[in-house]
Amino acid sequence: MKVGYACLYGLANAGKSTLLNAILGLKIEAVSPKPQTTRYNVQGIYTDSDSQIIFIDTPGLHRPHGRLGSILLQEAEDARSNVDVLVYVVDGSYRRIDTETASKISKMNIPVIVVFNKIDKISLEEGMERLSEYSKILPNAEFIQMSALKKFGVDELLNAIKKHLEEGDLLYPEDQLIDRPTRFVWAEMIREKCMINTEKEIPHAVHVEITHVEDNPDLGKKVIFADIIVEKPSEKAIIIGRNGQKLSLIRKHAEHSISNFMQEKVALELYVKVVPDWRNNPAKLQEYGYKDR
Ligand SMILES: Nc1nc2c(ncn2[C@@H]2O[C@H](COP(=O)(O)OP(=O)(O)OP(=O)(O)O)[C@@H](O)[C@H]2O)c(=O)[nH]1
Ligand SMILES: [Mg+2]
Repeated sequence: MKVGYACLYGLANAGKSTLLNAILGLKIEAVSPKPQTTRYNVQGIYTDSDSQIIFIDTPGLHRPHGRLGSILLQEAEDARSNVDVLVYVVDGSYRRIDTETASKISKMNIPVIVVFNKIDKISLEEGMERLSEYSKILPNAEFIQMSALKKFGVDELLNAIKKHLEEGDLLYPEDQLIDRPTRFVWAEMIREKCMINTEKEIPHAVHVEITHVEDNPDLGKKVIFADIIVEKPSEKAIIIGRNGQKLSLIRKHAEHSISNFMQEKVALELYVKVVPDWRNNPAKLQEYGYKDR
């Protein structure tokens, strides 16, 4: 077996989590059009007949806002070291070349694969031109054209990664997909629906905690209770919406995603709570699982 670690690294919104979901063939990672959707280094485990690759999905590189922002940046930087391959995910449809990240990576002593993502959004000419700019900065890297959304290029990436791995024993059971408890995935799915359905600063003010789970024999399904935490009463009002419509939409979408993931029907009970300025509160950040240093 070829076994090892690959880090998904790159600017916020490049498509790292979409790529990991495509690799695992199952939605476990939160994805949204807003930058800094991913909040934790999450390990997704891919196993096939001749390999096991442990992918570390990182929070996208982004100018940090407040204490939480700095923690996210540090998480991504930590994940970069101690892996066998760095998978640098680039938004190929984005006009500006990310020279800052590319030059930083070029100085690192580690194999680099550049995933040139979102090619479904651009013409061939536009893609080739932009890709050549990146290959000037990273002349030793291997380039793979990708549409993580349309699952194009995934096998090519897996084969490219395998070339850099050494022989070894499995590190995780072959049926394990993620190094986190199931509740983590539930909370991320609820948070993703909050992010997708709100605007401006609100998506980033949301944290979700699963409080408890019970089997409801009358409903014939599991009921998951969760708190949606925001920073201000005005944000609470927006999440709930007029006559509770927004919250009900979030609940429906999240129930759908979690039921798909669990392969059984689940119901959600959501409560919205205000914890003032939690993103700058060291005790709260720790309680919510963010590694503060
Ligand atoms: N058209 C297109 N859109 C994509 C593709 N890959 C990702 N996206 C979209 O890009 C947005 C960002 O995707 P994410 O997977 O959340 O990006 P990320 O790099 O994980 O972002 P952060 O977690 O914020 O760092 C989402 O709206 C995705 O649907 C792709 O190949 N093509
Ligand atoms: Mg992400």
